[in-house]
Amino acid sequence: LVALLFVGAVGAAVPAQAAPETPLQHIVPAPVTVTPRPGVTFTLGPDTRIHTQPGSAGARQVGEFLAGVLRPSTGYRLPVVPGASGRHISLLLVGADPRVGAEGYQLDVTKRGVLIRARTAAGLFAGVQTFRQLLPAKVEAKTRQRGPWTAPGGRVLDYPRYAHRGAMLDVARHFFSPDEVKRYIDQIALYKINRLHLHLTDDQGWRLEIKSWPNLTAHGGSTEVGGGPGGFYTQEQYKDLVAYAAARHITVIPEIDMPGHTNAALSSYPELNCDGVAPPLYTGIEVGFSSLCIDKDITYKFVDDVLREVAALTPGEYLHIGGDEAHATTDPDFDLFMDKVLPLVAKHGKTATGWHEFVKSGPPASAVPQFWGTKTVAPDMVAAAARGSRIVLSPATKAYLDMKYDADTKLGLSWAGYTDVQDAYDWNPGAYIEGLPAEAVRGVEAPLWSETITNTADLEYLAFPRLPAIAELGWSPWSTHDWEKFKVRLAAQADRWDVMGVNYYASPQVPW
Ligand code: TNX
Repeated sequence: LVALLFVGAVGAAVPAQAAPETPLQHIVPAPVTVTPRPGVTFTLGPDTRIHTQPGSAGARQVGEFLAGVLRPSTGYRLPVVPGASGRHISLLLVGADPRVGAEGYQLDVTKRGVLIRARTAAGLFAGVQTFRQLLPAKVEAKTRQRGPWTAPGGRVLDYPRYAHRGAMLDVARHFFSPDEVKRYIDQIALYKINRLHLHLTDDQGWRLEIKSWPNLTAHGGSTEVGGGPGGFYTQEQYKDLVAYAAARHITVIPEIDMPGHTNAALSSYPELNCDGVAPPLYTGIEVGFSSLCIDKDITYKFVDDVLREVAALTPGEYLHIGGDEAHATTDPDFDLFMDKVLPLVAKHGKTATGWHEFVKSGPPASAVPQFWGTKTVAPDMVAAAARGSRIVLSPATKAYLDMKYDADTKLGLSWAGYTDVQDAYDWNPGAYIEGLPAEAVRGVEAPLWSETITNTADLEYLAFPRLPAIAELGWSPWSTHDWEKFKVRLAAQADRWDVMGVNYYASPQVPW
């Protein structure tokens, strides 16, 4: 009783006898294994250096990234120098446990130093994200803060469950500036997301400059849902976004949505319409009313030109060609269209990915269907897997960040139902679609459609805390899956979000 009173008096949340939890137990996504070194801590000091693998530009870039996070808040110089040292922080491409694979890492925090080892720069980058989470939340601040900058001692051995851990942002319904997209890239990188799917075109806007068809952006990019000014990325701005993402080990997957969701293009070029008449720009939120003209040769000249330019700007392997909700295109026309367009993707050296409807046209096994259905029975996906396709899962009832949390949520839609954090978290991608073999799942992706969101604050309100939940499904082994534990780890992230200024939704399901 005395102990209880005492705890109560100081307001501590920790029961008297239990060892206090350390940030080592609060990593999101949960690592494969975490082994604490009880009583050991490492403290960053003004003389700490960041050593990186000699001769590796990739390791050096990760070292600079880490320094970029730590310098403003600590005020330390943190020079990034080639080499290795038992003291200081070392990022090395030798000596990692082979289980880390291509994207994993091993992190050792001892009294003397921090050692991150991996087989690739991507693995080092993932290890750096974990290390950030071991430091006090205010390390994320952009201005100088008071230390000490102490991390708990321990070893983390970690690698991802899935190769594809994606986030999608719809910049078509409402335009998001390059700086707004970069801010989101920074946020998703912290949770080991490695794909950013940009939904660049839709009925309401065309957001990427195409030099051979300039009116796509001049006219087609000039508005957005609700009639605002819209906007678009110049090719230079897009390349800069791709490079910014790449520096965070995130591959951009650009989407040109076809043959539906094309009103902005149809409005920009009358010749793309079957009747030769350009429709007006569209600022509402209906779907399924537009289609490229399947019978016209110019349609394929247009698609070829667009895909050529997008492919040339995009180092990643995938081009997303949409294919969803083509309600204004007949099934035979849809097949005809995909039969002509899929080879164009290959011709420009890329692999196709598309919304799951595109499997009805029988794309090659290399093509990646992105499942967005609301049911767990999906024979088309099982059949595609039998033909050799591997599927990205974005079930709308779980992974759609634009669904409202509950009936009171001001932003978002609700056609797939309400999705609070536990709904987003509590499903197993490896056993979600009935009859789909676990190996047929390439990964998960959290789409954020932007009909109802216009700025960063809105975006963050829908993405946080559900994005980290989907990120964990993509990274962490199923053996770590436990809502009761996850919600505690999630709650511990909130300090960090407060420092970063993330406008998250404080779901009542989470013990913040
Ligand atoms: C369905 S999901 C769409 C989008 C909408 C979204 C809103 C999919 C492939 N298509 O056009 O923005 O619902 O939740």
